Amino acid sequence: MERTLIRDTTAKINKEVLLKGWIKTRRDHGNLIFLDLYDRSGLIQMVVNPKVSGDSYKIAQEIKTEFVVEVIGKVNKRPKNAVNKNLLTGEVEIEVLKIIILSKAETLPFDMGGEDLNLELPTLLDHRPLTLRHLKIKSIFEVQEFIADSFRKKAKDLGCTEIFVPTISASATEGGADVFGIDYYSHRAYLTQSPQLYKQMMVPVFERVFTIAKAYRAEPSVTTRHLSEVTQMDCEFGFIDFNMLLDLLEDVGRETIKGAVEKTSHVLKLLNIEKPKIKTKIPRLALREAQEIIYKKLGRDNRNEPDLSPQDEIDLGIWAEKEHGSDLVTITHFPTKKRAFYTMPDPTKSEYSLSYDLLFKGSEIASGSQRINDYSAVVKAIKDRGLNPKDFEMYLMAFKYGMPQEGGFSFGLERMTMKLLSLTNIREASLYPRDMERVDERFSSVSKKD
Ligand code: AMO
Repeated sequence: MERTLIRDTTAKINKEVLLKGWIKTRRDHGNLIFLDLYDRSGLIQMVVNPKVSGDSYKIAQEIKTEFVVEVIGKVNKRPKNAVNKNLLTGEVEIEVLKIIILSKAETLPFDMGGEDLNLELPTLLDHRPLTLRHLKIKSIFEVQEFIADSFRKKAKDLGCTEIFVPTISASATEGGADVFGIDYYSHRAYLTQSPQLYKQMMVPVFERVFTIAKAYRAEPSVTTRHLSEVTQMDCEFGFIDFNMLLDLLEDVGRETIKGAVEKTSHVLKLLNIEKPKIKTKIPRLALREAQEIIYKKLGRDNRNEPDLSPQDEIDLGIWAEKEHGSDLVTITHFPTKKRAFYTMPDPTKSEYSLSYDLLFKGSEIASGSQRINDYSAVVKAIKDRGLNPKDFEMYLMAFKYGMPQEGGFSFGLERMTMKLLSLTNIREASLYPRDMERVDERFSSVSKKD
């Protein structure tokens, strides 16, 4: 008999089907054993009745959560008062005729059967291969898939070619100290802090490119918004100006979020998430204007600060929602000194740069700029930062031989997932998060074992 997927059972009432999957819960009512079976398409209730199931009843008595089973059963329509409206297969149930155990599971370290998995974050992450199987945890990554999918679609619509870039590099991309050095066959190399240098070098090849790539940040602090390994979704465009870049940034941000929301409305409902407010016109503020608003509204004087604080971002999120009905707001013109060497200073006021951040629900999800595209100006910018042009020889080659006016941006996949789903910690939005305290296992628990 061919396998039927659980979601297709509703079209097979009164028929016999072969199902395969994992047992999610088991409830015993008198003689009857109720088992919830899960496969990649959904969940269904099964009933094991000693009068119908024969020898399989004995097998069912042994079954626990996460056992993998194969079942032959009859699809029965449930009586009206037993219909489960929260389940796609809630109108039917399976009367088990035969059950085979394909793989046993040890007793779980905690109960996974509830609607929510109420565990502390460290426990949730310590048991990741298991906790990811919980329907609500799993659904975070269904949404994440569609964020990446919508980004990819939008970037392709804009004429970008997808590229795959290295994550081992000869120089530190973004400057600063937060870079992981590696021993590369006795040479010094680095894990890339972003795909930045590679995507720029690809502009003279394809003119417009995009990539979804891993980036590594040796973040020296533990926050709820930072990971040491990030997934960045980057675009880079040739023949643009600053205003075109702002339009492109907002277009990609808007369509990526909208696309993900459209494709996962059932998941957002399950997670009780309100649809974000995504407007055609996104408010734009220069950094100094944004700081002025915060000063006027809240009396907090950050007007000379070179960047937004996390609280500033939250307050600007509230302002954008209240004044413009928008969960997105763009901030431009950060001080040149605060941005990476490749950022183009504003030709009218070089203290500020042609740079931007996109905030979503009060947190930065993307960042970018117009780039310096003149060869000697890039060399000078590298030197001005105390860096050595020799370390950027290959990068500089792209500028020596004809680089048009260009720029781009990068969205953090985990940040976007976190904000869209209102998660309190970015680690929840990474399958296997890396931070100062953990690479798979918590360092504290590993050293205890040693
Ligand atoms: P930036 O460093 O601002 O810019 O990174 C771009 C976006 O990536 C995400 N991100 C992070 N998410 C979690 N943890 C981190 N440690 C982390 N670091 C970055 C954020 C952020 O907005 N090359 C430039 C982009 C460009 O100019 O095109 C860059 O990497 O969502």
